Amino acid sequence: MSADPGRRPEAELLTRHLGRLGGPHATGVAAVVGAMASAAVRIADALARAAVDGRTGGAGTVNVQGEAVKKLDLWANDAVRDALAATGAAYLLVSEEMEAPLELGGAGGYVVCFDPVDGSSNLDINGVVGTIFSVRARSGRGPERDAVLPGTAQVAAGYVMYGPATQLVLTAGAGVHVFTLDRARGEFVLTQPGVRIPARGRTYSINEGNTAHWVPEVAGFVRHLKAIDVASGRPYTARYAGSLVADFHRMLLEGGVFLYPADAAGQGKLTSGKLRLQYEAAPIALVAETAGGRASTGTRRILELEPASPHARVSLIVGSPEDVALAEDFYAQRH
Ligand code: P6P
Repeated sequence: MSADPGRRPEAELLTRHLGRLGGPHATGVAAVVGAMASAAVRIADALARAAVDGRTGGAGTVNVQGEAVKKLDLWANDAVRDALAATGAAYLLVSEEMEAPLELGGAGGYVVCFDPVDGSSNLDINGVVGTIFSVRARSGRGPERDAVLPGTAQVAAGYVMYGPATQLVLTAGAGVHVFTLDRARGEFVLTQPGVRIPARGRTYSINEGNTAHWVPEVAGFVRHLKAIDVASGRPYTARYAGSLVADFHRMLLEGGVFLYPADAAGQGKLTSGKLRLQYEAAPIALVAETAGGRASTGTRRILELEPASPHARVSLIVGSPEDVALAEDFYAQRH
């Protein structure tokens, strides 16, 4: 039977893409990302069935089989942990769901920081959530040091976005690529190779409910984006899903700027920022920079930050290079 002329030529599978990685970390990164992908297939299925299985909401409930129901992010954490442990490639895990870094022991050469279900509060309203991951090479200076390596130590990073389609966005040192889950095959297939972020966008993404907590630099920048100036393509349009993966993915593909700034001193409780550096901001920053974008706190490059602890929080401004640079101009009062 002749091939359907409308059907795309056979897209490359993630497994084949991982088998073609180059460099000294190719084998380890392929093992770790392959494990993340297999856990993501299980998580995608669990998320899609959450309401049917009575698994939305908090922990402590009992399902129809009388089993204690784990919150999905706790269950997803265990799914990722077990998948990574089975590879023997990871020796240390840092997760939003585990207070202390988990030493898997063994000779694994990699540290994996991850947020198993980022934005899990969106689950109850069937919103988009994600799994974010960051892979760093073992430094040899011990697990305490390896749990707080800077973003520049990452050898791979990415996220899975559970939306109408389940997509895995990956950077492993050679570009940013989007893979889409073919549910019929249980495989991720390459659908957008070599993604480049537009130099500038027309969208901004920030929780405007926090306006009273913003430092003047952020207030000035957002006011600027909202002002009418046709020549410079303003006002920007606002988009905010309350899910970092969803809000960033839009910026990656269409350009624009996402901000989650720290609260001004005395104006709110998040004076260090809300987002976690190791498994939210740093992996997103690596994807952004590799795609030609920019990621900073407003004054410092995200990838160069050295966290004081594995769960350190940070301000994040990320997206198109020109938009993020403009935000930095406001921080530097150059504007
Ligand atoms: P807020 C989700 O809880 C999260 O960690 C990110 O995914 C998201 O960008 C942010 O917090 C949303 O926070 O305060 O706007 O609900």
